[in-house]
Amino acid sequence: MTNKTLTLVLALAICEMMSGLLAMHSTAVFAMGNATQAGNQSGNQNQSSAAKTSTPPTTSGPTVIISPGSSSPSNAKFFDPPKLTVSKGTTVTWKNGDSTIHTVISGSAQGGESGTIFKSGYITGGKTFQHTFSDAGTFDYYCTLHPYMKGQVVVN
Ligand SMILES: [Cu+2]
Repeated sequence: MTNKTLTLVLALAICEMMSGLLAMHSTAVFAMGNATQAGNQSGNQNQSSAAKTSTPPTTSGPTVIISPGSSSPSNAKFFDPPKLTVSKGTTVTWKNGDSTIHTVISGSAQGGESGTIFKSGYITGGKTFQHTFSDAGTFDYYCTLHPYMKGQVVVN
């Protein structure tokens, strides 16, 4: 009876030690896992910032929609959004959401710098034009067919 009780107490003690060790072990593994994850994360960050400086991004940026009915001077909207702010290296897409032909030409009808930065051809309904902005600045543009259609891209 006494021996049995002693064995039981010993067994319980061993059990407790084992579970204690196990808990310690799993905590250590967890901490190591976190450390590895943190290491990977900072590694990825370095990689992405390096990529930013060496290669320009090839993915498309925002899209400006040429609003339906834009050939009418009384249309509520022409370029939507009329003013777009992007960061350097962004490719902007203009999509003609109208049924008539439009153009996207840098500068303004009055400014005399028409098409020096970017110049689309005739964009028919449903078609697109793209330009990648590699320099910072404020870029006005308009439609040569309907000079009252004005837009602006601000590049930071
Ligand atoms: Cu137009």
